[in-house]
Amino acid sequence: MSEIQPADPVRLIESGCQDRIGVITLNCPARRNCLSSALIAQTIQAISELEKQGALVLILRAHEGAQVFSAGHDVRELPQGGRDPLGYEDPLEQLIRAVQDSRLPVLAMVEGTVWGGACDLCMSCDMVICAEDSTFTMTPARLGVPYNPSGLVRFLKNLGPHHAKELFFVARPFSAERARALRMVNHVVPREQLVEFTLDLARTIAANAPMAVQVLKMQFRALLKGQMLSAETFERIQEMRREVYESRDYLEGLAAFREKRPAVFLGE
Ligand code: YXS
Repeated sequence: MSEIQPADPVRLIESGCQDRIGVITLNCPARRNCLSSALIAQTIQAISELEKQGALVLILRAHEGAQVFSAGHDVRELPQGGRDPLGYEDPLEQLIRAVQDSRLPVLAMVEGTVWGGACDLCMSCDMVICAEDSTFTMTPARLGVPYNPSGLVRFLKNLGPHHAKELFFVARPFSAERARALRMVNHVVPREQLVEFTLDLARTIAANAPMAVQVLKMQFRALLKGQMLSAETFERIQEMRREVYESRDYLEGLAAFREKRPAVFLGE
């Protein structure tokens, strides 16, 4: 089980609570807010602390003026073959569950570009508000990574099969407007209005009946989990994914990223 590393002494996020609105800010610009296990550990801890402080709504954002909201999973932490790169205990999966299982509505406030697992993180939030110049890119096909079933279900439920397939197959940025048309985001606003627009939404939610809001979120969570996979289907999916993450192409995708060169995939 890939344990989440103890919170790194270097602060990779900021968090605070005002008027019962908790704000968690991804703040590791040097690595484009990539979702390292250390940053994830601090974010999960911040969610728990803000709940204890009595926050009624959470906002997840990047540092002010970010050109990159998050570059996605920390590629340096992806296993070098032989282990599922996106298994149930992967730190990113643990963060996504922490967001989904929090009783507080979590609003993703997005400025800048969003990549790979960070798109999935935004999809796992309860609402997404983004700046007009934001883009969303799903990268597994570009890196040779076999995405996981629970992630695919999130995209299927949000976008529907055709658009989810296009997002994953072409692995190119989707504009904010395209993302809104595909129901990936709730609102697209000018960057200079993003903070006030999001805070206004958060204040409105925080002014409603907390128990009713929180039980609504838990009901949505339970109902969205609804579809059952047969054990056989699940096992077949896992076998197909194992072939991918044990392939030469998977290692080539990681090497190409590290060496900052285009990957050369051979289909093996
Ligand atoms: O080379 P140094 O040490 O300066 O570090 C560079 C990058 O290596 C680092 N960095 C990352 N490190 C680990 N994991 C990442 N995902 C990652 N992204 C960036 O940050 C330093 C600055 O990056 P640089 O010079 O490229 O910045 P830039 O402003 O020129 O370009 C920003 C990006 C985001 C366009 C560029 O960094 C980029 O394309 N990053 C990778 C985006 C990506 O492919 N993300 C998917 C990660 S894999 C994932 O999420 C899932 C497993 S999956 O693919 O299945 O969805």
